[in-house]
Amino acid sequence: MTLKNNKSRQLRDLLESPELEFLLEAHNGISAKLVQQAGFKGIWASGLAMSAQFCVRDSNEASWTQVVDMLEFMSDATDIPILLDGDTGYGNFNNMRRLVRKLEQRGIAGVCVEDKEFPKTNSFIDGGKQALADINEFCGKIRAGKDSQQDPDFCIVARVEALIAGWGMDEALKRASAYCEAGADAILIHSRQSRADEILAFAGAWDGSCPLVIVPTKYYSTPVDVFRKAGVSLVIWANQMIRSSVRAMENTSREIFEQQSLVDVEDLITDVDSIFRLQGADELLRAQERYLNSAGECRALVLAASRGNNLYELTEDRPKAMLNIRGKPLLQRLVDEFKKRSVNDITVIAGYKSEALDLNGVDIRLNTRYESTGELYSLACARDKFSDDMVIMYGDLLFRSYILQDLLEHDGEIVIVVDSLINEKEITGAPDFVWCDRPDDRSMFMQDVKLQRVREEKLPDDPPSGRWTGMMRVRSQGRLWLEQALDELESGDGFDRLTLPDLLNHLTLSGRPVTVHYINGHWLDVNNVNDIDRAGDFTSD
Ligand code: SPV
Ligand code: MG
Repeated sequence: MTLKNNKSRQLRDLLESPELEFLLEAHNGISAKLVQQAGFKGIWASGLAMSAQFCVRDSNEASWTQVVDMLEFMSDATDIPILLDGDTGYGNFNNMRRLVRKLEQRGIAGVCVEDKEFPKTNSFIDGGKQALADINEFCGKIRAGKDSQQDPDFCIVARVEALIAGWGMDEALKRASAYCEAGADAILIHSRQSRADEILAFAGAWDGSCPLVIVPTKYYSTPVDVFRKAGVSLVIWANQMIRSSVRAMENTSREIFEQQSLVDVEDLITDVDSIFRLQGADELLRAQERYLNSAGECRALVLAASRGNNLYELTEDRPKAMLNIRGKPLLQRLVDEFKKRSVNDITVIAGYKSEALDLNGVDIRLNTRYESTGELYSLACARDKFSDDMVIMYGDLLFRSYILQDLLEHDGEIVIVVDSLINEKEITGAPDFVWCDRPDDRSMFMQDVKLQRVREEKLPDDPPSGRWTGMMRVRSQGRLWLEQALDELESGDGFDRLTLPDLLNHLTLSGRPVTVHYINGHWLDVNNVNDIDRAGDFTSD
């Protein structure tokens, strides 16, 4: 198996780039994310800083697997390469081989190993007394690491501690050359002096067979241009994130303790929303929407904003959907039908006399502009309730139970219910004539029929295939098509007045398949007083 890791290529590019490049230290997921957010092209996973955030010493007190576990969080949180400060490789050549394999598996771009003995001590603690590794033993460790990497771009940086340990410039140069020869991709030359002199002397004497990396923690006041001119490739700012967070936490904790109040700190610290943003909370909300709701949980969106002008005084104090049909409001009957089919997340889009909507267990969305707007505008008022499985329906419908059941069993992305029996005398509202690519042959259940268009008028020599009932089912891909269609229509003229048939026509014109589920009668939309009389046929209670 070959592990191709784009991050290791990025790190190699940084090392080999003719520009002076920079890494900043990070020690956990959130600090890694902040380093990336600031604009850095790479991260130094500092041994000192990771030890410090565990509050243990930088002496291999944290186990290497604890370090690797932390690296996984850092790598998952970022897209930029991470160079691990791998201390001495956590053991001999064999530990180094396993380390490299594990780092590759976690998406880490490279490791830096230093020529000291395990357990190591931080270079700034009694550096002069620290023993260096045998040069041959360390070259073997580098070769073992290079031989075990599977990604050709994974980088091994060899860190020379001869200047730290006081062994002098010649030893430092000798070791650097040997490590390069052994296959190191770069040399990190470290110094504990507060001036850059010995680093610059090293860079001046270096033959350039490998890129040079430096850590100016002590000689930080040297302008970076000096390093640029000296031919350094990469500067590591090695511990500033842990130090700044410790200072901030010290101040905040002291302040809260002394004040017994948050008032003085609240404006000085990051707000909780920013923490959510860094954690990617939005993405989880979208995923929940997508994956939790698609697990068989269908929602209903019911359009009930209009008065129903042909019902005169009957709708003086309530919207049409709240008309009483044998002692129960029309909308309540609809809600009961949904609940019978386990569609429990029901949203009603109200407008006219919305205060008269007296229903339990439904969400209400308001179209406050119901007088001057149409169905699509109402639908858009409930956009926050769209889901990957939803039924959209007019609120003035009555139908036999099996119609909703069959619609819920249909697996098309967008399915509309079309009545192929056209009884002109019974049409009291908008006729919504429908033309499909095949007529209803009544031969089989769920025929593969697609919508061509919806119109209010018939055409002289082209009889319609049926009437749209005002019921549709939309699933995940269909939802994307529907949202896209809404966006397109919203950005055009006249959106406020558009109807659901306009939406269906837009979908078919855009090449989106709208599937037709044929029925033969057994439904009614209530538009006038006669309809209310006929409504009794659809009620058993
Ligand atoms: C680290 O960041 O852990 C380093 C750099 O190794 S230094 O602390 O300067 O040794
Ligand atoms: Mg270190």
